[in-house]
Amino acid sequence: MASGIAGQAAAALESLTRSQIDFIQRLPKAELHAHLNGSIPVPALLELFKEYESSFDIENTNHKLSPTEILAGINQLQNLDLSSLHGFFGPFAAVYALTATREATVKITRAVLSQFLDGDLPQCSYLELRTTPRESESMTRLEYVCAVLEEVERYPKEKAGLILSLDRRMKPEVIQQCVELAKSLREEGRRVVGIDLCGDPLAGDMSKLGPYISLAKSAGLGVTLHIAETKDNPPEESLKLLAYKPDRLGHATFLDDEALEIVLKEKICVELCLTSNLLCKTVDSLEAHHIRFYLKHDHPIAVCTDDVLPFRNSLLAEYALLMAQAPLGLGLSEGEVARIAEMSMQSSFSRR
Ligand code: 6MZ
Repeated sequence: MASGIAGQAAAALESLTRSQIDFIQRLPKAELHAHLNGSIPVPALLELFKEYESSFDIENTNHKLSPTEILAGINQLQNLDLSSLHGFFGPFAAVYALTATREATVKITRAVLSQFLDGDLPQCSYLELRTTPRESESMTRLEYVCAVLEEVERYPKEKAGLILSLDRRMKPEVIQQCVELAKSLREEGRRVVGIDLCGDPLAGDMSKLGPYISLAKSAGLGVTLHIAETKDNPPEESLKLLAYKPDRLGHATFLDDEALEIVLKEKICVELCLTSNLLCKTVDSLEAHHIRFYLKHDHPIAVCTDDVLPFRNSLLAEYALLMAQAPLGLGLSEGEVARIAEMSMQSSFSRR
């Protein structure tokens, strides 16, 4: 498992002066698009791996993958060589094998929250973490979500909130169960602030989500949807998702003109993940990234990390990509970067 920031984001960070780094470190900013199991710091994952390896028992039904298979999966995740985004999701099985118990879930959540929020100069002022309610042999979906929530709630509400993700591969009855879970936890005063739609962008039928999204909205939950993540997502699907009136959108890489007009008119915040798009090859270069379109229209955006485990980035490094000179970065001014950070804070679901 490789640790540390790598690739273009690392080079962009290295190219900045000390005062530019100080500037982005001190900017109040929100991380609004980080998937829990995709954001595990390597040392925390290594610790879980060692425990798994030392207790590995082929007869134990909880041990579905061998340590060798797990290492191979994680290496695959961290050395992305994708011909399509479709191949990104399979290797997550290796991470899930290590995080299938309550104790492991608590450990990774604590490590992820700490990575973003702790220290003298934390990566962000507010973290809206998201995770898919998962069931395993030792945990129900409710138990999983409560384990995550307990850690999130150790931080004040101005610092951390939780979004429950609906995976596009889920059956409708599971989607319903997850939205009801989000709603009832919120009604109990727990820190669930929204729902998300994620997972393999080409899986599932998105035309039947309407009632579940309405249910979430009726409970005051924010709604963010991964949309048009690949060029194979049909334009009709994007229009359908926009008709659900989401509050924010994830990626929005391949929206056509009709969809873009709606996004601009309704001022829907777009969560943009630069390194993720570059590594998943949904965008050819930073020069060609759709962030330019939104900046030109002074449209609300939030720059986010997505999954620091496979993408080997950090929020600081994503902001460095905004500031570094071309071709490493976008060469934005301090004023422009501050405006982006401010938009991220304004787009959080925490104030609902
Ligand atoms: C869509 C993504 C994603 O929920 O188990 N996930 N879904 N697009 C992406 N962009 C590259 N990155 C991560 O976190 C891991 C899960 O988040 C979703 C995938 O379903 C992945 O299995 P949780 O905490």
